[in-house]
Amino acid sequence: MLFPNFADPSEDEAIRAGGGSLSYRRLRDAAAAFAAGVVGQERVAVWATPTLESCVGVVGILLSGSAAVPLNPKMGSRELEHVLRDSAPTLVVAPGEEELPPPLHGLPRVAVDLDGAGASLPPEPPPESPALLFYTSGTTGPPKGVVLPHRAVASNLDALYDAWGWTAQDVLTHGLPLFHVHGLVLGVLGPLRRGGSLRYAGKFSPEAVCRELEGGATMLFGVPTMYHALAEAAEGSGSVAAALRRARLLVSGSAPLPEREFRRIERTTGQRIVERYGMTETIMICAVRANGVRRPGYVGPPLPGVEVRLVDDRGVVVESEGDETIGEVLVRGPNLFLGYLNRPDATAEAVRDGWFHTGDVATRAAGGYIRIVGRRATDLIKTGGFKVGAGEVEAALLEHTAVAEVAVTGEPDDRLGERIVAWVVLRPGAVADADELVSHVAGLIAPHKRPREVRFVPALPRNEMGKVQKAALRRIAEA
Ligand code: MLC
Ligand code: AMP
Repeated sequence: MLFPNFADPSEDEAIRAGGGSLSYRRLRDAAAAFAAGVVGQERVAVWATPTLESCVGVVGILLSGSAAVPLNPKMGSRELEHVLRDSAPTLVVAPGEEELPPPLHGLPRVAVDLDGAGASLPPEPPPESPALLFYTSGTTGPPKGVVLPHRAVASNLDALYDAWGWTAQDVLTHGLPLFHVHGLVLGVLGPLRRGGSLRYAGKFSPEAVCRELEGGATMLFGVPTMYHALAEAAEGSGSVAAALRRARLLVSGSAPLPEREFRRIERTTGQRIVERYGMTETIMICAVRANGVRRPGYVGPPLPGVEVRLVDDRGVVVESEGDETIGEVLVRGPNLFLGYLNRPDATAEAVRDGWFHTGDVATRAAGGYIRIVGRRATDLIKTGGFKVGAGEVEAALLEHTAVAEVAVTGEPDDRLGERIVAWVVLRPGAVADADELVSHVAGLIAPHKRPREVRFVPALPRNEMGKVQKAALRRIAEA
């Protein structure tokens, strides 16, 4: 059962968000009532606003045995059309007052009633049935749909409870979006499966999460960009530092946590951040244990039940714990996805002999501690914890009439980890400024995929085959 304590729900608080709150009994009642209305649908889209209603909608869809497709409410028109075409949902869950963009107008819509009641729980869906469909970027082409079954969600959360001593007494807070694994699976389903509680801050700010920590939250989840903001805030404010000091566990993931931020948080609060490493296709792979050694740069050993292999360029398995030999991270276990929706080719390329190939490269140190050192694909950019494919940004820019040629790269950024940079050659005689191109991308795909910098160049460096040499662009940027 994904939510064991729905069988006999208590009056204890389950979720608090946006001024509202639900006990386990009310959550069970509202989610079961909602589930009754969606039973029998294969996939249901969720307009994933950062609200209590979105959380209840997803829980209801999971109870019903349908699969939830969380949509970024800021997603641009081109990306939204692709996701809807690919996932073919038969319903969309959205707040009644929300105006939805045209690609969603043809879909029947339903709203969540937080006071819903009177329905019994549907039969538990089989473990292998699809629970969630998240869209994730590749190096080229539009994002792929990652199908996660109930089995992966349940087993991975249980492994995290074990790793972090996460109990029903824990109160989690975060301000992560609800359309990715981090915010939704770990951040919402995590506390609910355990029987603990969530104080969802909605849109992230240091003040919002610190308010919850002051009010008794015991754990904080965030991406490194959020810890960067928290470190700045803690250095300027004794009350922010004091709020962070109270937490039982500060957890970072979705991108590498720079040692600098680890040290700044430690200096101001005495807390050593716990890092964990995961991916949409695998949920969580490694985590530093609550009672384990916390070293900046290390994401800890594999979670219980999850197998990790490092394989070098020649295909040889790296056995050493010397922290020197680099290999690609391969993963096997109950945490793996079922495949990419409508993309058997991509699934077959990523999962070979039962091992999922992450594309991340790492070393292994004593105690099985994994240190992620980079990525095989240079065309994937992690910015603010969001994965963005250079190809999708390039395709969006090429749709602008003024753009003749374009190349997109990621450059190191103190706040975002990497920032998206667009190198643009304009058509002869065409005029367009950087702001216009940035807004064009934000509206077509999503604001977090917009370039943070546009460099207009007369030509792009190409090899004899005509392929853009991104390494040369990186050298120009470094110079
Ligand atoms: C700015 N905005 C624009 C815009 N410029 N909108 C339209 N057009 C433009 N040209 C808007 C943005 O939409 C946003 O609105 C606001 O302005 C500020 O945007 P921003 O500057 O992009 O925000 P930023 O400070 O960069 O955000 C930082 C952040 C964010 C940390 C809050 O990056 C974030 O939420 N990251 C979390 C990513 C995450 O959850 N990853 C998990 C992936 S799962 P508004 O209203 O939104 O503020 C995974 C697996 C694993 O990786 O291991 O976990
Ligand atoms: P996504 O595809 O959005 O799920 O992002 C998954 C990717 O995020 C992984 O393949 C890693 O490259 C990166 N990632 C997640 N957690 C960490 C971490 N703790 N350290 C380094 N990289 C991470």
